[in-house]
Amino acid sequence: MELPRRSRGDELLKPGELLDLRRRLRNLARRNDLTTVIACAFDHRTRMLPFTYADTHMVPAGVRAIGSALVDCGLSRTRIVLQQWNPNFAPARMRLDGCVPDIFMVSSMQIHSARCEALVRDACRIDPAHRPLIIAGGPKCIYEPWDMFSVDPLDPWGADVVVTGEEFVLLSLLEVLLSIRARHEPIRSTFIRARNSGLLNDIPGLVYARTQRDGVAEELVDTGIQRLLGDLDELPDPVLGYRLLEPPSRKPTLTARPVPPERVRKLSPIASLVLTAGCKFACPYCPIPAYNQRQHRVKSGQRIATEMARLGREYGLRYFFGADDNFFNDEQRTVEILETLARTEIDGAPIRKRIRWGTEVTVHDTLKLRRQLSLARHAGVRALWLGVEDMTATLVKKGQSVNKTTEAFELLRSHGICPMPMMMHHDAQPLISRGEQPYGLLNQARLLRKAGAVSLQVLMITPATGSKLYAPTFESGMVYASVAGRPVQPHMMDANYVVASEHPQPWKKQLNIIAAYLYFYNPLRFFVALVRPKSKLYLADALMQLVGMRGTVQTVRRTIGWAFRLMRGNIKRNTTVPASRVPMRNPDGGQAAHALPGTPGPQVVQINTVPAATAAPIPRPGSGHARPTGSGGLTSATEPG
Ligand code: B12
Ligand code: SF4
Repeated sequence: MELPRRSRGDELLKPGELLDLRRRLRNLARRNDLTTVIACAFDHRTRMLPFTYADTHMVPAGVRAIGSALVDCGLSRTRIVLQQWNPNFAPARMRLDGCVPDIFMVSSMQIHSARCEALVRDACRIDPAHRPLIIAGGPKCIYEPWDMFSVDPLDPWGADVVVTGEEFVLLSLLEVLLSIRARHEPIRSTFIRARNSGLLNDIPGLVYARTQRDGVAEELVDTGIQRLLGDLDELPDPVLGYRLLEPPSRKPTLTARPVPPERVRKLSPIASLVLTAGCKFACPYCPIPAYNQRQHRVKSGQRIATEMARLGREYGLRYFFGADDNFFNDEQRTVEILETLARTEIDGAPIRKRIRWGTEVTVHDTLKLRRQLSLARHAGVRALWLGVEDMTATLVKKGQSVNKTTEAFELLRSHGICPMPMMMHHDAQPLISRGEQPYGLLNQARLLRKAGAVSLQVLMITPATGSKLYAPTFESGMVYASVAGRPVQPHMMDANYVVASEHPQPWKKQLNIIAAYLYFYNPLRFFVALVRPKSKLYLADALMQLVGMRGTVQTVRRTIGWAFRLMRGNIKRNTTVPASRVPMRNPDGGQAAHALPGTPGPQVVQINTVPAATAAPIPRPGSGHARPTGSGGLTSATEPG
């Protein structure tokens, strides 16, 4: 089920609204010296291909953006703790400047929710007199905010409030709190006053527990879908967030000082940057268009150039990854960004000599922008990740074809840009096929390699929260609840595990993924890559082989046991969608925007869903990665929404 759409014309904030809010908050913050810790939940069991390296060597943009926003508004006593680097961090023991922080925030993806839950639970152990205000946010909370509240009176824990949106929502909440806060009043008490007097109800993008019984939420109030920031130039500078990082350690506590600027590059050599958001396509397995309210949001080329240059100067960062859903989405805006970057000089040299970056695009748009690829190279683009899914369109029919994918890859390669394919394995795809059409997974991996791929991503179809097909996939019984007695846990929803399949021998699917990685990343290919590299950048291909081989070992180690379980059978399936067990409503008592079918409360009308019959097979989320992105000519279903 997709997030509902706000009424037409009311999806975006008014131009300048975020700037004004930031200005107002700066005034309020002067009188409110608050300390904040922002934790990024990370489940280390998810460490495997295709994301080994990027998962720990790139400070996530979400927590960094929240930290930047706080500093920008004058709340500079803030620390960002990444569980990637601080696996034993325990909020109950955190002290900042010698005190329990006023606010504890946590950010999580769906697959890291077990760790997120543990963090919130631990923060709830702090004695009520000192307990910080607990705010949860991030991709998990955007779609499943209700999961941040325990339903077990024997194990009561929960966030005070969940933010289902971006910076504007959080800053609006802080503005309300800081404007009514009494001198020296704990901010959590201020929150409770604001909540009880209905002051939060006019901020779309919040979910909070209105009443509690035995320490657990009795009812959740959902203030609705956020208004989105349209002009991304209004965002606070990402430079600020890098000053707040907790140094890596195995301790549960925090150190006195954050990571010094000169160490940032070593710890996080790749910097993710928000350049654009949204995608014009409307793939039913992808949550991105609905999340973005079918809007395409962009930063200007000038702003991007300034951010890259500043991050380079202050921290020595040279490698950037655009957090785009489809960077080539809009030709005119893309060209504006690329032309500005290509003209930019950093310390007297063209940007391409100082900075290298990559992002995600579609095959379709790559072919459409074929004349701009040289410009992209001049703007510093060195790698593009493309959702190829199944080249033969057996899985998703979007008009893609083997020829178009190959053509896009060869075009990129000829311009010195590494094409990085993202593939989708599914029930109907064999490991190897004979005949003219390359149906097999290995056949396609071979073709992609020939066409210039230096990396490979193969993920199994898995339903994505917030996509049109999410609810029907569960309702159709495709999604496993447990296999041979082992329940499917949140960290296994990363599309590396076969957890949604109708295949009679699903273990074959699990082994096929391993086989594809072994085929692509192996010592033989490493040596060939040294002699005849696919990439124009001499060692890039061989280095990717090394990273890939290491990741393959991790992937095998983590998923082989699951393959054996799948062999044993005894598969139990879900037939209902995971939904809130706590009743939800909007502030007026009507249906909550984030309630999924089955949620107690006012009648949930199923909007934006498709019938269960059309649900299978379900490709993995859009997500920029692991998604069947546009690969060529499009059917009307995937035309701009
Ligand atoms: C870059 C990226 C990655 C990188 C992350 C590297 C890194 N360390 O940063 C890599 C390539 C490793 C990656 C991997 C995966 N990713 Co990814 N990724 C993205 C992508 C494209 C951009 C993320 C980003 O930087 N966004 C920009 C920031 C600013 O946005 P944000 O994180 O959402 O944060 C904003 C709000 O959420 C909110 N917020 C965030 N945290 C908090 C906290 C508080 C307290 C508050 C108030 C607000 C708040 O405010 C922020 C500012 O606007 C997104 C899609 C997207 N466009 O966001 C997917 C996305 C995050 N990935 C997703 C997925 C599923 C995965 C994978 C599981 C892959 C897969 N199988 O598809 C793996 C997991 C790997 C792992 N072990 O963690 C999903 C997550 C879905 C979910 N519901 O959790 C997303 C959302 C794509 C989608 N389907 O829509 N990913
Ligand atoms: S899967 Fe890719 S092309 Fe399709 S809507 Fe999502 S981001 Fe866009």
